[in-house]
Amino acid sequence: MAECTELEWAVQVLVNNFDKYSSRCCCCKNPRRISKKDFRKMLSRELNHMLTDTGNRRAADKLICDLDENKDGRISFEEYWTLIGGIASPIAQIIRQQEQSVKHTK
Ligand SMILES: [Ca+2]
Repeated sequence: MAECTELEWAVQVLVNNFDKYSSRCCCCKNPRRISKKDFRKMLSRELNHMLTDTGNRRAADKLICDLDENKDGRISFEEYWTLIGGIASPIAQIIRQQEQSVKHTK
């Protein structure tokens, strides 16, 4: 593949991360989804700097429950994307605040 831009690369990383933890049910043709167990694994391995309580099973289960819109007990790509948006939004705010404080101290 031709060289990617940073944004294209970031999207690929997010998609690859979903593929890494999701699986397809062997008995049906449903799209790939992440099980609760694998979701907890993903939180503690991949998001332990950005989210607190990633090792806390109860907190992880609450997050799964909040994200699991169709209540099938598994996280679809769309539901995973909601998590990414939920993380990105406060981070964007922190970055803007840091930029503001850098401007004020210059
Ligand atoms: Ca679901």
